[in-house]
Amino acid sequence: MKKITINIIMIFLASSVFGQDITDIGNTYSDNQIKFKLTDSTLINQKGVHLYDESFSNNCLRVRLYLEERNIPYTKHAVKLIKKENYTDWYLKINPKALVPAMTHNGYSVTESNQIMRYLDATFEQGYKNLHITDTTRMWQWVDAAGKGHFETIKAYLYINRIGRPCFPDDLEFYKQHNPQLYEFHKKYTHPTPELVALTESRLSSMVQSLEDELKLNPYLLSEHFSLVDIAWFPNIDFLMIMNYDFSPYPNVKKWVKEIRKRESYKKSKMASYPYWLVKYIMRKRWKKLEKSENRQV
Ligand SMILES: N[C@@H](CCC(=O)N[C@@H](CS)C(=O)NCC(=O)O)C(=O)O
Repeated sequence: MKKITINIIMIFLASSVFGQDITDIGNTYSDNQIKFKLTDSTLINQKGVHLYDESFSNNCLRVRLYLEERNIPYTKHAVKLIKKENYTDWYLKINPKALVPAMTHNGYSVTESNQIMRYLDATFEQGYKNLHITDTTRMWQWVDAAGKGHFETIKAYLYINRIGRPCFPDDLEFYKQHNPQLYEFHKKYTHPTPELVALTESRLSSMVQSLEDELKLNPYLLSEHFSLVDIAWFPNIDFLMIMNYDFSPYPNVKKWVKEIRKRESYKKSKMASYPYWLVKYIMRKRWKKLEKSENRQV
């Protein structure tokens, strides 16, 4: 009976996202804090582009890939999420929302991977034309969707499968203060309801299906040549592949990933990763610890 109910929910949810444009993904989450003036003198006096980066992050890969494709020189600063370096006072001066990536340039900080791409694209000339497609309005809509949709697709996938870093009460308290969207996310996804699991699964499959449909028409997204749209979307798919998402129904997406992995820019910027079984093993232990602490509180 329970299985039948879940199946009905799945069909309902699949039909409600069916036909939805990929650019609608992530509309729940805003990215309105984009560029602001730095106040710290050390940060203000830094020369050139500085990227605050986590090597395991798909959102950071988006910016690294962009910088490498455009040959823009930059200085990388590691922000280790596992060590909660994003919670520290010095990092909050760069991104008050405590998320990576962030970039500083000429006394300003820019946050949100898609907005960093926009900023760099408007600021640096070299390679500009090579990575654009004719319909630039559609191009930027797709670029924005790839970054803005992160919570409801990639992060949601990690949490419904319990391979994301579990959120303990002190983390929750931190997010409540600094990033209300992340706070809401963890409240929902730490123990997701079957409806939320079904919704996430249908969002993911409709997202990958949209890419598959596009890639049936062209070797790259929306175009015959590699562009900013591919730079924006590749990290999401690369990450899902590393995390064992089933891509067997999507042969064109697999072919596209294989092509992009051959690029020099990818070789220079690729994500650090552990084998999936090891991630599962490490995370299982952490989630058990969280459950124990929750049981103690009851
Ligand atoms: N929409 C943002 C998402 C950034 C984001 O969620 N970054 C994750 C790493 S992939 C993060 O910093 N998480 C920190 C945390 O959860 O404490 C972007 O495109 O930059």
